[in-house]
Amino acid sequence: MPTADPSPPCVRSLFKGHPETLDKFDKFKHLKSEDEMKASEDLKKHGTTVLTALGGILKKKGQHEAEIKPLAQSHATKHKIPVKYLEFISEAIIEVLKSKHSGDFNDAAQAAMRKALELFRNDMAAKYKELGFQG
Ligand code: HNN
Repeated sequence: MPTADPSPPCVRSLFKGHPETLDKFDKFKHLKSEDEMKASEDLKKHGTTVLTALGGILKKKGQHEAEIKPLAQSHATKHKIPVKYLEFISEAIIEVLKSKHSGDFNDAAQAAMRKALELFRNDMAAKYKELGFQG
């Protein structure tokens, strides 16, 4: 029985809605069901790492060059993560926020979140291009 907190729901939603994204992770592609995902300590840890990184970037309000650079490097050249996948996680995050925080995640908050995630993706895409990754 999993006792710890599960992996972030947006991460599970990403893998469920877009199974090809799971294939990019050698260490997670064995996870077959949402229950297995919920039970994985390692996935929980990685989900927290990702969301912490993303939260840190969004707080920089666009002044995120130092954060984005190494991330674009590894995600373009090592992991080969298309910009499309960054869109998928953005949508998954918004859907989870809508369902869990419908009270305070109103239209204005949603628009602000979309915009911030778009800025993040655009800058990742620009770096991808510099690195010759079509994304
Ligand atoms: O850069 C690195 O390789 C360090 C590990 C890491 C971090 C800090 C990864 C990462 C890995 C390596 C996992 C491992 O073996 O430890 C892989 C295979 N990512 C991926 C693949 C896909 C992926 Mn991401 N990441 N990441 C981070 C940090 C942040 C981060 N990654 C993201 C998405 C959407 C995908 C496609 C499924 C992603 C996002 C959005 C963020 C937050 C800025």
